Amino acid sequence: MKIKIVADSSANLYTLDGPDFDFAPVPLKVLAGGREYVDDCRLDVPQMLKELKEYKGKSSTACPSVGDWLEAFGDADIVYGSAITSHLSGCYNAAAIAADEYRGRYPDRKVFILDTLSTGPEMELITEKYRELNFSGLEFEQVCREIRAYQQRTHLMFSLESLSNFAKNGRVSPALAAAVGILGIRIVGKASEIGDLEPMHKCRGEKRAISKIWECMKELGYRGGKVRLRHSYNLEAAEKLAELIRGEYPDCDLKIGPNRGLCCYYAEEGGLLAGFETE
Ligand code: X90
Repeated sequence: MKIKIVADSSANLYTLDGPDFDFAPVPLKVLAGGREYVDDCRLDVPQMLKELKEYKGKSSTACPSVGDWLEAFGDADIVYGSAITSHLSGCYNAAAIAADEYRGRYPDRKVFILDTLSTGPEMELITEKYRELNFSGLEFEQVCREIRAYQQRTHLMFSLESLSNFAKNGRVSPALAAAVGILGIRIVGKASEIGDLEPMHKCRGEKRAISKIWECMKELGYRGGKVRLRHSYNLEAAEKLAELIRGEYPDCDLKIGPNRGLCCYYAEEGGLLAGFETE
């Protein structure tokens, strides 16, 4: 029985190890001036950001096609997957069409792709959870049920210094982007219930933004569960938040890593994303 776990590249995962399944990341793309930056393990993220900074024209992003998802499914008997919120991307839609096609072609095979209503490190947690559930020997339908239940206990918070790429691509209003564009102002918010960007606080200065994230995490019900922090060239901010979390929960399972291509493009330099479990 071949089992495959798939996740689009907004999860910032290029590998996921385990003895009894394969993992396939499905890349999104950043597009600028005829150039295409494929968000896979070969992408040189600093070089992409440098070129985007120099390039004055329009840039955008593109989600994987139905064919890209089918390729990722390969010849697996069971596919478990996660996709970035369908509120902001066509990624889940393409995955759902691919899943229908796959089931049509191979009636014995099973595919489940979750619309995570989120992205980044919350998607990372959900993708890791598939691995855990797969190891626990559950049936396909049970895994699907468990992952939906788990999704209710995971959250995503962010601190962003700029929303200009979101605004340029019509994913937030220009008025909101302008308010964040003011020097030193950071927007702290969360992925909403419907999978949209929900701004909660405007903070002056990074220190304030980090303590606000921590405060909100606790309000949302964080009590020492798993945390995944992903930053865009702002390791310092990630470490400061980690320090606050570990100050109260010294033994929590917390990992810090850099954002990859897609998340770096939207979170922009300085951006910090926190995915975490609640009770
Ligand atoms: O289909 C496409 O072209 C991709 C569009 C993706 C748009 C959103 C990317 C978000 C990246 C930024 C901060 C977190 C916001 C969370 C809102 C749910 C991460």
